[in-house]
Amino acid sequence: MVKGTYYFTKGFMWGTATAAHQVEGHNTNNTWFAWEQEESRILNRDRSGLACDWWGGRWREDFDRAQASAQNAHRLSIEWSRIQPAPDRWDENALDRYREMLIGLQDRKMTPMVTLHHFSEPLWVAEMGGWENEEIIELFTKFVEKTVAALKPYCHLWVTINEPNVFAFNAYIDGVFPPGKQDVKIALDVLRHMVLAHARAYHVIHELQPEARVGTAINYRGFKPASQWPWDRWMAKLHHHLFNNVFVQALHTGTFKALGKKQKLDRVSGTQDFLGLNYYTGEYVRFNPFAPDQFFARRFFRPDSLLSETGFIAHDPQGLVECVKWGNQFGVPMIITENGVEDREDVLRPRYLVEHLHALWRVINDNYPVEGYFYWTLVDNFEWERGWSQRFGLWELNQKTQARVRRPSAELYEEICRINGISSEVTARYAPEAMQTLFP
Ligand code: IFM
Repeated sequence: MVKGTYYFTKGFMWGTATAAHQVEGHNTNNTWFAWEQEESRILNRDRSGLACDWWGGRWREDFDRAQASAQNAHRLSIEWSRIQPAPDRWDENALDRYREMLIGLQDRKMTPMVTLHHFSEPLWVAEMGGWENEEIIELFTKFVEKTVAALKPYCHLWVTINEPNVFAFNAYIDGVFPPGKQDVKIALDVLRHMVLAHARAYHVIHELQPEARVGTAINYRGFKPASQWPWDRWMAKLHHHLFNNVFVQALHTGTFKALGKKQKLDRVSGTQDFLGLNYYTGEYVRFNPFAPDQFFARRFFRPDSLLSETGFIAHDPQGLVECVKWGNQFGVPMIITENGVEDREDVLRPRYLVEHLHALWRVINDNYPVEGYFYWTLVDNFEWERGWSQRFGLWELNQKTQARVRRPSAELYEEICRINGISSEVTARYAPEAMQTLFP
């Protein structure tokens, strides 16, 4: 066996990522809570309920776990509906709780990264039309101003909006997120409003905290043509453009360009200090004239793909290399703000983890600037319209008892964080099936 270690750069950030609604529990004043009450919106009619009980204080034990397993960073999100439960009311106690969490991270020598919007809004915002109504730009800016002013002593890494592309697609094209619409025009308006809201937030954060670093977290999906037929190739390009490009390109160039329309936006270009990349998988695209609601295409995983437990993800570590190379065109450092797999029995996860990290190591060694990696996620949490059916955690959660059980991947990730690299010994121990790829 070849022996060795792929070392990462000094100071590399190693962490996990979470989101408020998915872990806090008892979030009853936002769009997702209302969505969960509707019949057949969530698989198995699951509810977020107590989630991982972070609002009840269990963040402490989970941060202890992260710290004890050598993680030096954590990405969490702030729930807007807690900070501003009504248009004219700010909840200082809620801000105190988040302050406590961020201090909790600092005390554990973990760098906090804070996301300001992760898929959920207050109900009062939704009643005004949510992201369809451009007034949200002003409202979001005020929320950001209030939150950042309160929390800036404890955080300098801000993600304004998580996966704006997934949000616009799932909520306004596929209809699986609230408000469950299926309208491309609205989806594009929403995305444009998110671009503008991000840019406003970017400027506000920098005014409050000049040393802040502000970015977004885009979900990058690799789209490959199902064949070399020109229509398939064109469809793959269209999907790549609409899903991956539109949002980030607008922040880079200041022009929102989608489906033949171009719009120059003020004070938008250059509003990212880093680019957050959430990468999970890639898929194939075939032209389908009978699927106008799916942009005339069928998207699928190749039949020989190695699929995750619920078939949600096809194992494609090379896609992470392509993702980073794509992200590099925007000229700012990158951070892998999410990457992971749902796998209750931890069968694929060890291999998924080391092969993705090996792919990341390779691309960093080609001088692509990536500063950190956040595994999704620390403890099993509420997976949106998929409810509790998918288990992404390094720790398994029993929602009823709130007991956590460490999965082997948590130990594997700990070893990687501890040595700041992937060794042959650790790979052989936890993911022997990856030895051929990493240490042939
Ligand atoms: O759980 C989500 C997260 O909220 C956003 N990115 C993808 C994850 C896995 O589905």
